[in-house]
Amino acid sequence: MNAPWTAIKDLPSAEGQEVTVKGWLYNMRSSGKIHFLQLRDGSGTVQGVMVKQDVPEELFVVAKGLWLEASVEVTGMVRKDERAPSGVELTVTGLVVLQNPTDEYPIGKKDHGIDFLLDHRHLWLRSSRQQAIMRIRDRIIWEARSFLHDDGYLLVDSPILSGAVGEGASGLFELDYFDEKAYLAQTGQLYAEAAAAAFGKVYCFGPTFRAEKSKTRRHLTEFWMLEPEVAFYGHKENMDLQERLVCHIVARVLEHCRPELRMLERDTTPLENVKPPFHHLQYGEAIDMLHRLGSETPYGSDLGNEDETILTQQFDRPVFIECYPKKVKAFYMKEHPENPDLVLCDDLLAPEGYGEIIGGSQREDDYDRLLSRIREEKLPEEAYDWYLDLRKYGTFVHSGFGMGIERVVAWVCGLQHIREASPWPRTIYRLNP
Ligand code: NSS
Repeated sequence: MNAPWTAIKDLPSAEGQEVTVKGWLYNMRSSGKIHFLQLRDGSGTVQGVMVKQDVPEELFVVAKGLWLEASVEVTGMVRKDERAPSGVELTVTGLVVLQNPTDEYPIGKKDHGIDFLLDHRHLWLRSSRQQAIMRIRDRIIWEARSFLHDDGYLLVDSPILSGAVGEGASGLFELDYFDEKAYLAQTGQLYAEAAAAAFGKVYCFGPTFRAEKSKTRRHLTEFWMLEPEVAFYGHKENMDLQERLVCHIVARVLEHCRPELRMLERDTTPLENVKPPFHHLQYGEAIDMLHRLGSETPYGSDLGNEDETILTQQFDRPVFIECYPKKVKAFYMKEHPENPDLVLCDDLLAPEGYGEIIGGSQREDDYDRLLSRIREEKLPEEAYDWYLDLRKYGTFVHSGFGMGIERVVAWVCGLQHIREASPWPRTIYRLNP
């Protein structure tokens, strides 16, 4: 075969030429005289039309015997077709079967339960819905990184294995590390803080782990977190950065991922609203609002998932909840200058009931206060020696945040559950595939 191997997405520019497509058969229809082969190669889909009288007879028979998801090389002439989504189809002249499955593909047209689909995640990823989600995920990550890169941020990765606790002692995955205990990172923040003292504007981005037994539609045990950390930024500048980042990501998804959003039947009107300025509520205002709306969460407690859902439904765009009580937040947050019971932090809640996508704060930069917080929380002091050093040698006002990628993907794609936002979701009940 001389016809050049061409990605399906590039077929429109190869109109009138003979090409070869390498991919999989994702559907097939036949009349007695024509096979319609639906092909996909990861870059797109195209219909191959095989006419009985135009190809050798054995080829027509071979095509008829193909099971779904057979891997194939199909050669054909690219022809304009107004009805096709990509505007072209392939008039098939050749077919090489790379492998024909021996039986029916497990994922069919009928409705499968979610557990069945998750058990078959390795195959489920081939479906057009999952492809749309993964493409949007890729776009979100790409845009987040390029936004930070273009704004002068340096990527400084943090370790996954660590001897120190991150967000608090609960929800840690502990493992034996030669003769000591190690933990899987819950956050890269403490390391990002050290890097901020070296490079000013930094971020880390990697997998993080929480052994929480939460069975909600928002929790995974392994998720990816993007964590900027900025020297000489206070609480307010920190929130401005979050707003700019989120607006940038959503605008670029709308610009580049229209076909994927259509595939997911995502109503894009709420996404078009994601523009500055976002709403802001102080923690106390949020509690008052919740009480008016029927929640019984007392002043002083953290907000529950239900509370977040209710709050986001009051606003047409993301909303910041600022300055939570110190006792429900992590030890490293900076005390509020006007109220020692509060800290300078923010949670950014995504609209339409999605809730928290970002948690951030200004950091405690005073050595003595930080040490006393570590003691109050009964954290192992030795493990934080190096972290305390940052307050000993040139301490500095600094702030940062963590954005959970799967939370953002679930919101932007309009997913019912976060597990579809990860290619290989990990939850309390799922470690495979
Ligand atoms: O616990 S966070 O609120 N904050 C931190 O870990 C800080 N150390 C980040 C920082 O300041 N550098 O988590 C941050 C975000 C949160 O808003 C969610 O979007 C996401 O991480 N997150 C999760 N996503 C999925 N599953 C779980 N379990 C989860 N926990 C947090």
